[in-house]
Amino acid sequence: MQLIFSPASPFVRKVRVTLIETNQADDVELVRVATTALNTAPEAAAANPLGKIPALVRPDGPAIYDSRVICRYLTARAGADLYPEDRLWDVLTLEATGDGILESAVSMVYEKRLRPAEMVFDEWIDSQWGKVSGALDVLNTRWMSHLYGPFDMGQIAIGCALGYLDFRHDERDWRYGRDALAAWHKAFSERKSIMETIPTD
Ligand SMILES: N[C@@H](CCC(=O)N[C@@H](CS)C(=O)NCC(=O)O)C(=O)O
Repeated sequence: MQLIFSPASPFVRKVRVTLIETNQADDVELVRVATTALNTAPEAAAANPLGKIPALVRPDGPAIYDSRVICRYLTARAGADLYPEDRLWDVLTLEATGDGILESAVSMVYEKRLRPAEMVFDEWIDSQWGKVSGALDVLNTRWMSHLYGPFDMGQIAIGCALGYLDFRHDERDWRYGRDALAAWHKAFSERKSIMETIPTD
């Protein structure tokens, strides 16, 4: 299999962490691309009509895409238990929360990087951060016992989301006022799969 990837992408990181955690990293060749909303890499376009990464090219079936689909596929392929039936809706909601944080956080980066400077809309950027901030508050108050529970995809998604905030939005100091979440992230960051996938440009 081939994973169309970039080492900076937090959605790709979810997949790479899943590969490592389910002992499948050696089954995948990493194909590195540079792709943006304005300039799609041909490998990304060939594997995903939306031109986004991650996309997983399989020898025995069509390419699949969207990190949620790929992570679930890899979990099933390995016979792993990252989506336990008895906590399924919580796990999926937590994963959606991590992905939602990322959608806002990535779009803030695109707004500054891809738009001409005179067109950057600061109010819109602040509104995206408002979504991130609200989600972080809820994680810090309502989700801590789940985060400290058995390892699952919800935790991977939140770990990758928080790692991306450190990578691209460090100046916003997401830890401020969120001691519980910060402490969880510190411990979670010591996992081998997380240490091996630290984002780089
Ligand atoms: N929902 C998608 C989001 C993927 C995504 O937005 N990836 C970014 C890189 S972090 C991308 O490919 N951007 C290029 C584009 O928007 O065309 C997923 O979970 O895989």
